[in-house]
Amino acid sequence: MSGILNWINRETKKGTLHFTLIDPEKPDNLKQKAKELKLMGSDAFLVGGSTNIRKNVLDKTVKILKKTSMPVILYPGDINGVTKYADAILFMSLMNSKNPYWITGAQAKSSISVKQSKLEPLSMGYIIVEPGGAAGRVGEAELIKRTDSKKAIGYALAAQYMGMSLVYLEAGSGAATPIPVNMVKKVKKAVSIPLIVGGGIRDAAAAKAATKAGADIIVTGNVTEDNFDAIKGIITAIKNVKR
Ligand code: 1GP
Repeated sequence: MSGILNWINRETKKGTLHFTLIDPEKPDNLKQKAKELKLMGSDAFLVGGSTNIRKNVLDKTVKILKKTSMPVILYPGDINGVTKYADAILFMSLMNSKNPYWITGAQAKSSISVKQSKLEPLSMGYIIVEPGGAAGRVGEAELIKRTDSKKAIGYALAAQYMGMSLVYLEAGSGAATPIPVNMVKKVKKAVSIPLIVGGGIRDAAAAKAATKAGADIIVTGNVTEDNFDAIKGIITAIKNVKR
């Protein structure tokens, strides 16, 4: 599949998309789950997240997901999160990291392999908000306070002005509560690039609230492992919100 960014830009004008984050190191019944996720209306797969991904496991996971013919987009936790079998890669900069490695260092180390693999790079500003989870810790983020929408807007708008195509507000995988609705609303109002929201969304109510607040893409991860039955309700809630 080519033109993933065009597809995202086109589809998010019509409504909010649901992306399923798959951790390749948790392959529990993946083939069947992928099929069901497609039937339930999930729009794309994100693959990655952790820093210690094994190449053969990543390749295998992406190949299984590609069988659904849904877009498969890499979500690298570090420079080893690259495989040519995916369609695209979130080529992200952790905007609020204290360590330049996560802002431009890992990117410089991986750009050549991204080019060789012919993946479509989707430039993205990644912004981590409290509690931030493992992404916040590993990425040495200066976490944005849940009440500090102004700081989130600052980073999101900076991402847009630096030419990035997407912006992601991350509360951290498994966060007790997702990104505050008020923050989503304010950031959405400030930027014109698609806004991705994830971390701690595990039920229909949270998905609906983030969608109504203006999220263009909602990411769920843990719920695929912990409460698969909740996903149908989450996707239905997202798709039922009219723009
Ligand atoms: C993590 O935002 C994603 O990067 C998904 O988070 O696992 O909490 O759904 P959850």
